Order: sequence, then C-alpha cells, then structure tokens
Amino acid sequence: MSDGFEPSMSRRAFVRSAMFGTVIVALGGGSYVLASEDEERKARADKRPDGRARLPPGQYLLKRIRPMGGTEGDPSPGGFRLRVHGEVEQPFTIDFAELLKMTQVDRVCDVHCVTKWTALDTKWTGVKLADLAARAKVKPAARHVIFEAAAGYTANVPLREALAPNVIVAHKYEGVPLARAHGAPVRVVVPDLYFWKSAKWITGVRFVASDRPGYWETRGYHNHADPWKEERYG
Ligand SMILES: Nc1nc2c(c(=O)[nH]1)N[C@H]1C(S)=C(S)[C@@H](COP(=O)(O)O)O[C@H]1N2
Ligand SMILES: [Mo]
Repeated sequence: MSDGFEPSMSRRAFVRSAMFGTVIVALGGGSYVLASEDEERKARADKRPDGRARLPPGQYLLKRIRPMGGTEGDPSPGGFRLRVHGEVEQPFTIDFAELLKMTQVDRVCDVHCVTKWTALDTKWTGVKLADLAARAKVKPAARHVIFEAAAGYTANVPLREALAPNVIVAHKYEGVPLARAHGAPVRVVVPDLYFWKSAKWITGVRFVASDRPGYWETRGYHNHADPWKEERYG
C-alpha cells in the first residue's frame, strides 16, 4: 500500500502535463505509465452500464496496472495448489493443470487501487470464483469469502460480491501469463472493490460464516472497500 510517489494535486498536474505516456519509475523500483489528460477527462465523463462513474471519486488514471509489492509466493505453475475449503460440502485442492481444465473466461474490467490510481479495460483470463464455489458446494451458512495467499496475506469479501460474474481467479493479464510482481502464477481479481481485495499469489479460498478482516482490514483500511463510496479507511 505504501507509495513512494504521492504527488499533491498541483505537482501531479505538472507531472501529468510534462510526462504523460512516459514510464515513471517509482522509489520502490516499480514502473508505471500515466494516462493522458484527455483519456482521464473522458473517463471522468463516462458512465458504466450500471450507472456508476467510470472513474470513482478521488482516482486518477494509469494506462495499465502498477506493481504494488507484497511478499511473493512461489511463481511456478508446477508448485501451485489452490485449496477451496471452509463452509463447503466438498472441499478440494487443485493444481495448475486442473485449474486450466475448468471453464476459462476472459474478463475486461476496470481496477481501482486505494492509493488512487485506476486502470481501465484491464483484461484477465481465468476461472470464475462462482465456478470454484459451485464445485465445492458452498453451504448456506457461508457469508464471506477469505482469500488466502503467500506469507499469510488474506482479504475478506462478502459472499454475494465474491460470486459476481466478474470475480475471477486469474492466471493471465493482457493475454500473457501473470508477471511475478502481479501474483504469478495465479491471483484473484475483484474489480469492483479496491484492489487490495484482489489477493496475489493465491493459495486458498475459504468460505466462512462469520467475517474475518484480513491483512489490510486489520491495519486501518476499510472492511468493505467500495471505491464509489470511497471506503478507504476503517
Ligand atoms: N498476496 C498479496 N496480495 C496482494 C497484496 C499483497 O501484499 N500480498 N497487495 C494488495 C494490494 S494493496 C494491491 S493495491 C494489489 C496490487 O496488485 P498489483 O501489484 O498487481 O497492482 O494487490 C493486492 N494483493
Ligand atoms: Mo494497495
């Protein structure tokens, strides 16, 4: 969540006009690309099919997602195991090959980071979380989903929102295998909540009856994380 590049509005405007379209290398070493003023203006005016603003309040626009760090897991597909468990009738663990045998979907969606960048039309390939839930036969008692990832990272999402058709367990970004920094070999994408809910280096999906605030939710961030309500801090 930390960010070596947090310009004030005026400084950001300066940087934007001087540097849009160019790669900026942040203090942490990750690089990212600002969208042009024109693209940002368009996004601000645009509405989603559900009527919400394309650019949620307080957000600015990047051309693509920016690596935000975190403690990486084993990036090799060969080492990948995903455990689907908790309030389910048929818990299971699948490896990378088995994940690829499930129905694959492409999703194009906007993602919004609490550090205020948004990337539009990001393309992800993977398996719907709803398909994993159906395979495990989630019990009626389940109310929340806990994403479990490398080094003990977790993120909680209400069950109803986790089962939305745009929530996927992704192994490709923009048509190519996930980069290590973005969660290789497999991450979650929950586009309609701030991006910290989208656990990288995923190891488990746990269905629970009572909520369990995760890594950032227990460190001052909002339990729900709706970008249109600016649910940034708890
Ligand atoms: N396992 C794990 N997943 C994680 C994180 C993390 O530290 N560990 N950081 C989260 C945060 S704060 C953000 S903003 C997004 C960033 O994803 P990106 O680096 O692909 O942009 O990943 C989320 N998923
Ligand atoms: Mo973040």
